Amino acid sequence: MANNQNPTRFNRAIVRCPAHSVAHGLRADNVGNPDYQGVKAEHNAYIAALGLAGVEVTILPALEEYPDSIFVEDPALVFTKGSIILRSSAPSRAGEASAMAPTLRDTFDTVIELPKGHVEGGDVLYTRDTVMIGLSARTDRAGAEALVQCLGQLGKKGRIVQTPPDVLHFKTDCSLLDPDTVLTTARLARSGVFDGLKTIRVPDGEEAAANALRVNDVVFVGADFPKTIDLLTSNGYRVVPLPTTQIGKIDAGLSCMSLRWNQI
Ligand code: CIR
Repeated sequence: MANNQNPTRFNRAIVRCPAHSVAHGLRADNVGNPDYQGVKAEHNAYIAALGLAGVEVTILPALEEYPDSIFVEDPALVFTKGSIILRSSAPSRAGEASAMAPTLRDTFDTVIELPKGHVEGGDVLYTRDTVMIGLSARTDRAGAEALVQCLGQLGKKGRIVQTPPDVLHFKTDCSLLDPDTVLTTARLARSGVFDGLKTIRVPDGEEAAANALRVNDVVFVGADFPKTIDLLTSNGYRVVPLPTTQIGKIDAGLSCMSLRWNQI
């Protein structure tokens, strides 16, 4: 497989420093505010791990007016051939796309704006053949259908699927481990969306571990999920455990903190 066709190969990434306002990030259940210093430490560990995995990281400054702006995966999609600026349906996140746009226009020759509807990048999983778009409380059908058209302009095939009920994003419950294998919760696997792909199910009680992140030769996994770490290690993956306790309080995981692509 050519390097640019493997959706786990990355040499560039964009991240954004957490703002102090991250303590007030959106969450479904309140288990207490994340601590800014703790989030900053988790973010620093993440940037270091991306670098060790062979990725050149562009670090954008914090945006105090957007508490969730550390989660740069949500306002845009990036590919080798270009970028797509998305639109959040969460009012407190609506401005993040405009804040990201200048960086994308400086970086990519082709930048497409989602023409209608709402999509967040957390609902979008790249696989070998298709780009899966999960309908959710944040991603509506108008946005998903518009995104399929945008993906076509970049030579990509989009496929609209369903995020499980009461799950924030499609990728809250899954991640790509290699071009043919998905790490998934049992509830998402049961829906049949991954028929035709290999699946590895996260152990019961570690559902939040499903938002792992394959980067080149390693898989980042939340350090709070020892059973998943053991499972992936025994399946031959090189696991890098990373701290996610603080960002987990506001429903985030490892994919959320970067936009990643392979620049050729
Ligand atoms: C939110 O609710 O939007 C943030 N607190 C968490 C976003 C996580 N992003 C992601 O899964 N891609």
